[in-house]
Amino acid sequence: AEMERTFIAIKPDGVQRGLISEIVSRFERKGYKLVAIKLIVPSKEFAQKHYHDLKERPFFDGLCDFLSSGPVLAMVWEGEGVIKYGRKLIGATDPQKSEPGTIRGDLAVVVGRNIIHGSDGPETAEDEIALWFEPKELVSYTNNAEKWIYG
Ligand code: YYY
Ligand code: MG
Repeated sequence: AEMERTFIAIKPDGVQRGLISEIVSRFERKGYKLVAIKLIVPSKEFAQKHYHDLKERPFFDGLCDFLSSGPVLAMVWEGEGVIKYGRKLIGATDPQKSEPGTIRGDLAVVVGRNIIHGSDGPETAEDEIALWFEPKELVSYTNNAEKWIYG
């Protein structure tokens, strides 16, 4: 299997709304493998690093205030096609446009409180994993269900 890894984070709104288990279970049930997980309150400076690509956008400051406003559940998930399909599970950025059945479509209403982040490509996935986690926090283990998921 061509394994890849993506960075997924439940933002402070998702954590405060009690949606951790709901969201984690969607990735888990799909068949992806959890490689790292931790609950942290990022500083505003850290949030600015995470969202550096968006620093020219008008919502940047509010977005960084929001991300640093409470606990974030940071995770790394692994699997075949997990970067692209993870984005599919998450749904469109604006929950008004996310399809029903997606995380944002089912669980969020407005773009400024869309409860979850997911890396948008291989380079950002690599950068975001390196920003949020130290190498030793990425746990190496065998998932015994793998042969039933991948054949
Ligand atoms: O990757 P994704 O989270 O789906 O969207 P981005 O375009 O990377 O924007 C990051 C973040 O910024 C988005 O999840 C909500 C917020 N945002 C906003 O508040 N208003 C916008 N018009 C666009 C994005
Ligand atoms: Mg993005």
